[in-house]
Amino acid sequence: FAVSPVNAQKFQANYDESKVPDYELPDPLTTQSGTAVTEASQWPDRRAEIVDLFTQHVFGQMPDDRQVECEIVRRDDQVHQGATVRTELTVTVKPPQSDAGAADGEAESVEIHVLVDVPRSTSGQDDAAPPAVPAFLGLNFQGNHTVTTDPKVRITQSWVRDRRNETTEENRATAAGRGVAASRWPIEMLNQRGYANITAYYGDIDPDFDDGFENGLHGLMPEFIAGLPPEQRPGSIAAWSYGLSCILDAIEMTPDLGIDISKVAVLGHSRLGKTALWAGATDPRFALVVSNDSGCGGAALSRRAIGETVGRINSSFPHWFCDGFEQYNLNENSLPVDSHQLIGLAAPRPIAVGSATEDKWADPVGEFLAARAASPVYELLGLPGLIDNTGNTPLQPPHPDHAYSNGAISYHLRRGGHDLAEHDWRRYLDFADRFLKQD
Ligand code: GTR
Repeated sequence: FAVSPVNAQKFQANYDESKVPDYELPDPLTTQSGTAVTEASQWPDRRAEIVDLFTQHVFGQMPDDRQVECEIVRRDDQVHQGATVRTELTVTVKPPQSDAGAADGEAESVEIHVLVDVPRSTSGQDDAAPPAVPAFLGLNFQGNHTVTTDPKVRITQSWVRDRRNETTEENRATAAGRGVAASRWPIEMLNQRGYANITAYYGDIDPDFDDGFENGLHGLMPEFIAGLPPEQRPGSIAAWSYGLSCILDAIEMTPDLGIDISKVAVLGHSRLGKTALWAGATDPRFALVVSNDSGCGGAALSRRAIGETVGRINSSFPHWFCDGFEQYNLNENSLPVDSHQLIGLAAPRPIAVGSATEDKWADPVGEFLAARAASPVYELLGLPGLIDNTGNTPLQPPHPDHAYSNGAISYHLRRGGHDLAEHDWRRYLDFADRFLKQD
């Protein structure tokens, strides 16, 4: 993923607040034809407009339909001294019907391997089914075997980025990777707090390199993709988001898991935080959305052009977005949308944005400002957006290790670097308790 020296220079990162250009954010509550949106009843149409703009200019188009099958591969009820029921699922995604299908060379299916950890209920009556629990669903970066040291969890067979250590060998994962990402997945804590954890390796859905739409979900739909205007072909973020919806389909098809399908939060860190935001925007079944350190193309305002910029991200990771996004390299002011609108697409569902003090690349200030600028959408729908502890709109980001979380938008700033840490999870769980623990 090396950035060529020419591009790196062209898109040199600025970290100086005084060099942030003047900008005006597009108004989430003014339609493209200039009509003010003043009633909640006008929001669905305006929302659809914003989704279309992000589709055309940022992420690209995926099919509206999905074909998913789900199989339980393994169940273990002795995890965490019996406090957790662990299930491994294989979710098979077939070509969507909107692809004319069965073209020569078209892949027949893609398998997403899903790890599901559900707290064993202590409250269920003897014969009655225990009450279904809320859940967090998030993709992981290195394989399900890296989120836990449990030697029974399947090691991913999919392409992995070569880490130049013993956890990978020629772009395949090895057993040495078991548990290396466990600090990002405090599954036992989630279960103790009454939440299930659902995770899958993002590379099962689409490998994270520029493969010309050959592999992963893109490979299932060549005709669909060929039929799109070239600049609207879906990047990897769109594919990963679609994969999250496929996983949710599978959870819905498997009620035995004991997960309350109406209470599934979608969460992601970094590029997968961008993905969680887009999944929350495109799939209204997600009950709550969490963006952790998602930065450029995620929660950070593109127009601030600080830290990672649109030009820089498009040159380092051209396959994440649609080609239409490239028009906005060094030209952020022409982008018809910005990240406050992506956050606002979650409304009226609660959304949490987390940043870290040292993660300047992801622009913590820009993430705060975007969370705040999404508030008018929530207010239109009769909910408080981002509010401080006195109920007012905050003027500044919170102090490090503090949160603004009394409204339907939460923002917290963790002390430290780019990571998904236990501190972040505690903030998300506290926030989720207000919404997903109610009947
Ligand atoms: C960085 C990229 C960020 C972020 C991050 C990650 O290299 O510039 O946009 O997505 O990777 O996903 O860890």
